[in-house]
Amino acid sequence: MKNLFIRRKYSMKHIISIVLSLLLIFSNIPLVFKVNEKNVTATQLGHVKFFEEDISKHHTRIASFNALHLGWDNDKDYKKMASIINNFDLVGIEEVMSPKGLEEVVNILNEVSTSKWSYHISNKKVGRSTYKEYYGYIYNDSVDFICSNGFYPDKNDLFERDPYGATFKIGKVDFTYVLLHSIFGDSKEVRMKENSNLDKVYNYYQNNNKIEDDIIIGGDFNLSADYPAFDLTKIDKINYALNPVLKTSIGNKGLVSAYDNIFYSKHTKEIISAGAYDFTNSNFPSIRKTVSDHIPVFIVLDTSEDDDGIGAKIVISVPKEQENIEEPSDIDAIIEKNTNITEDPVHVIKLSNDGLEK
Ligand SMILES: [Ca+2]
Ligand SMILES: [Ca+2]
Ligand SMILES: [Ca+2]
Repeated sequence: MKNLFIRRKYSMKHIISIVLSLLLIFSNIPLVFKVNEKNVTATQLGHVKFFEEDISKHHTRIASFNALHLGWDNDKDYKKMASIINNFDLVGIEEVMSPKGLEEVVNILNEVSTSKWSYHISNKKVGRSTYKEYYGYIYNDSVDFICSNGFYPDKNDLFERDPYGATFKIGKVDFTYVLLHSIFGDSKEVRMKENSNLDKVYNYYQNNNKIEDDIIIGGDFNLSADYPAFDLTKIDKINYALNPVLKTSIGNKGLVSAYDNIFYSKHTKEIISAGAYDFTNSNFPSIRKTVSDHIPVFIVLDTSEDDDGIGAKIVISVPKEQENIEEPSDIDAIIEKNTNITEDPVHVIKLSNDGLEK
C-alpha cells in the first residue's frame, strides 16, 4: 500500500513536469514573461475612452499610432482619423503609404480645430519587398519641429523597416522621437530577433546628437514590451511607458495584442503618465475597416522644464544618401492613377527640411 502511494505520488509529479515542459515547448512563451510593475514608472492611465478638455497648461500628449495603410485608396474615414489625432499635440504615425494620407488628415484638422496643424514625412519609404512604408508625424502649433534625424543606418539589415527619428520641442522640453514599425514575421522568434536590436537604435540617436538626452522610441513592435528581446534596462534605465499587458490592437471581437508601446530612458523624467486611447466604442469590425486595426498609445509629458537644458540648437549628421528622396515606385504610380492625385516628391523633401506644409 505504502509502495503504491509513493509510486502514485512520483508519477503525478512526473506527469505535471511533462505537461509543463510540453506547454513551454509548444506555447512559444518566452521564459521571462511577467509584468514587473516596478519597471513601469509612468502613472498608468490604462484604456482612456474620453479625454478631459482642459489638459494642464504644461502638459502635452504625445502618441504613436499605427494608422493602417494611411494614404492608400482604401475606405479610410479621414474625419474619424482627424478626430482621434485631435486629442494629442504630436502623433508619430506608422503605416503611412503616401504623403496624401497625412495631408488629408491635416487639412481636416485645420478645418475643425482651433490649432494650426502640420505634418512631417520621412524622405523615403522603407521595407524589404515592394511593400514599403513611410513614417510620419502630425503635430499642432504648440509643437516646434526642429529637424529630421534621418533613418537609423541599417547597414546589416537588422530591421525590415529601418527606424526613423525627428527632433521636436514642446514648451521647454526638446526630444528626439524615433518611430519603428517592427517586422510582423511568421514567428515570434523573427520578431524577437529584430526587436532585440532596439538598443542599437537608442544608442545611434543618442550619439547622433550628444546634447539631446531625451530619446523616445514609439511604435508598433509586433511584440509586447516585456519580452526579453527588449533587454534595455541596462542602457540609461530604458523602460516601456505602458504596462505591456495593455491591449492596443483591434480584433473583430475586441482589443487583442499589446504590440504598441513607447520606450524612454532615465533622462526623460518629464514623462508623467501613459495610456492607450480606446476610441472604438466596441465597434471593432467597422473601426478595423475604416480607421485602423490599432489604437493610439500615448505619454503625457510635463513641458515646464527640461533637465538636459541646453535647448534645441541641434548639430546632427544625416547620412548623405538620405538627403535624396527616392523616385516614386510603381506602387505609387498605381495609387496616383487610381486616385488622380499627383505627388510632388521634391516638395516632400522640402517638408522634411523645414517642417512646413504646402
Ligand atoms: Ca533594413
Ligand atoms: Ca531634451
Ligand atoms: Ca530631459
